[in-house]
Amino acid sequence: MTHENFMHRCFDLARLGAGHVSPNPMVGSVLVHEGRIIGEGWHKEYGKAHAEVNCIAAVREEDRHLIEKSTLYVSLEPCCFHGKTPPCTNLILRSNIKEVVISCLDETPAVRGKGVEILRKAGIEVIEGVLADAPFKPSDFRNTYITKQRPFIQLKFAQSADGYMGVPGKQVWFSNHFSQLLAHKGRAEFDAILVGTNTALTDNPSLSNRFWPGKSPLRIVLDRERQVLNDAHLLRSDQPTWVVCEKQLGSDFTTDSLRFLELGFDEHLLEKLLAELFHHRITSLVVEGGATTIRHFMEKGFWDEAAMINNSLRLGSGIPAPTPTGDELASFALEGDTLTVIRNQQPKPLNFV
Ligand code: AOF
Ligand code: ZN
Repeated sequence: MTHENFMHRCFDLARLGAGHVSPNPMVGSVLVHEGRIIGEGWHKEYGKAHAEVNCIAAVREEDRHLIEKSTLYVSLEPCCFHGKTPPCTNLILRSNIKEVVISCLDETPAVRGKGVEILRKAGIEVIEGVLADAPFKPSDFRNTYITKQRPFIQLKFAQSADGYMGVPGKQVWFSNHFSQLLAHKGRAEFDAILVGTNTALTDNPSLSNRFWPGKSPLRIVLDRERQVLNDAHLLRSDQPTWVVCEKQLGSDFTTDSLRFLELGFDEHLLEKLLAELFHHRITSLVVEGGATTIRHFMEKGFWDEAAMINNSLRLGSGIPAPTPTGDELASFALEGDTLTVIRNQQPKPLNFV
C-alpha cells in the first residue's frame, strides 16, 4: 500500500461529509500502523469534531498503544487555531504521532502552512502534496472559496450528439435515470444552484433534491424583470430561494424562504452576485443553464469545472451548447450517455470591490 492508496481512502471518507460541513472543508483521515488501518474518521458536521479527532477516537482499545507508532493521513493540513473546535495540531502532538501525510494546505489564513510548521518544529515528519493534483479533491470547495473569494463553480449542462443544448422555448429532456441521480447527488453536495430566466420559464424546474439522501441547495434564479410567475416551482416550497432582479416591482409575494435580491444588471452583475454568495458563506455553486447564463460565467472566467452530459440524440438545429475548454478530468459512461468533466486552467478570482 502506498501513500496514494491511503490518501484515496481519506478522500472517500471526507466525501461522507458532503452537504453537512460547509463552509468548512470536507476532510477525511486514517491512522495506519505497519500497513494496517487502525482508525478512520471524517468531519461529519459543521462546527463539530474534525476528521483527525474522529479518526484517533475510533482506534480500538487494544490498538491504542500503537497510535504513537502510526502514520496519520489527512486530506488537508491539520488546523492550528481555536475555531469552533480546538487545534488538531495539539491533538497530534499530544498523541505522540511521529509521521503525518497530507494532501494540500488549508488556505484559511490562520492556517496556510502554519499547521505543518508547528508539527515540523515539534520533530514530526510531514509529507505534503500527496494526490495534490487529483480531480475532485474534497478540499476544493473550501480552498477555492478562500483563495478566489467566491464559491467553487461548476457549469453543468447536457448536449445532443450534434452539439445543441436545446430548442428555443421548448423543454428538451436529455437526462436518463443515471444522469438524473447524479444531478440530484450534486444538489445534495453543492451549497447553491443557479439558472437564468429562460431556463426558469421554459423548464419550470424545481431544482430540489428528490432522488439522493441529503439536503436541497439554495436556489438562485436570475430574473431581471420578474418574469418568473409566483406559482412557478422555483418560488414554491420552503427551499431557500433567491430571485435576483433589477427591481422587485412592488411584488407583495413573499415567503420566509424567498429573498428578492435587487442588483443592477450591468457588466458587473456576476461579480456582485458572487460577492453576495461569498458574504453568505456559500462555498459551492452549480450553474445549470441555460446557454446564455453559462456563457456569461465562461466569459468572466468564473468557473472551476464543467460537467457535460453528451447524449446520443441528434437535434439537427437549436441552441448551440457552450464549449468550455480545459483539462479533461474524467469521462464516465452513464447508460447510453457520457459525462465529461473539464477543469478550467485559468479560473478567475473575484476582484470586484
Ligand atoms: C482540520 N480537520 O476535519 C477540518 C478542518 O471552526 P472549526 O473548529 O471547525 O475550524 C475551522 C478550521 O479548520 C478552518 O481552518 C477549516 O479550514 C479547518 N477545517 N481542519 O484539521 C478537519 N474540517
Ligand atoms: Zn482541525
